[in-house]
Amino acid sequence: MAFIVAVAIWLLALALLLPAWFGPWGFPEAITPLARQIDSRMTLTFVLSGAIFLLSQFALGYAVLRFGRKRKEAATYIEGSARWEMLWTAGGAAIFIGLSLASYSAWAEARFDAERHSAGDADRLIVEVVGQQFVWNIRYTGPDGDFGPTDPKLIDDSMGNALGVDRTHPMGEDDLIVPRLALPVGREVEIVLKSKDVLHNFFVPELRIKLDAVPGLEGRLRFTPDKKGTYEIACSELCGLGHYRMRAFMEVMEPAAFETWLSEQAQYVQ
Ligand SMILES: [Cu+2]
Repeated sequence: MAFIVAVAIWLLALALLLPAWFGPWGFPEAITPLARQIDSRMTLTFVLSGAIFLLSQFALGYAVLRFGRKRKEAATYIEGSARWEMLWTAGGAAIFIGLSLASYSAWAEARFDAERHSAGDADRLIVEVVGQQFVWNIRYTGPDGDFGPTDPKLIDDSMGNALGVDRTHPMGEDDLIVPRLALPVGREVEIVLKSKDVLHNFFVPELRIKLDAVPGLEGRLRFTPDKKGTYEIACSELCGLGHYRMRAFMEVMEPAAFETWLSEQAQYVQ
């Protein structure tokens, strides 16, 4: 009987790992070095926890085989071993803390580092992404490289000024507000994430980035897309009745095509 139970435990443990190995539930393609870094930490975590899971299940089966008793025998009381308990608690803690430390840089690179070095990098493309019920507004600086000042009194959706940009200001007259996030491939991007009304969430699975857009706060995200393509930006914070249709697209294109696209948009707006 003990033998059957032990083998059943072992087979079940192996069977539980099969879908993780062969299943179709992988992540979508990673399109930044940061995303690939996050994926490798994820794989490391899965492999480590999978190995520990297998080891502990095999130990359980072994214990059933080795210490299984016949029905008629009296039960015995076992004290346990303080040494072993200390050992595996410390081991678990070490793995847990180690994985957090190893993943910290990948996590912080997209968030804190963007805030720390937000000024002074001339080559970085800074784009403002502003959520509102139920669209994403994307603002480019225009040729002058500076965002113009905004004022809530100037907000006029029918005139294409959803963000209230001061069009009379020299820095604001060339600002471009569009519903699509176009980016050149291979160039570092900094997203300044804002919200006009309620909580929204900027989520692009291919970037492995997800950040709340909080009214009154500025979120900063930094990444360098290196694969061309069109990716969905789905709002991931339930933000009202039209939440389900709040989506935009991020298109990563050749730098030349990006410049052409920008000037086309500017002409269209004018
Ligand atoms: Cu939303």
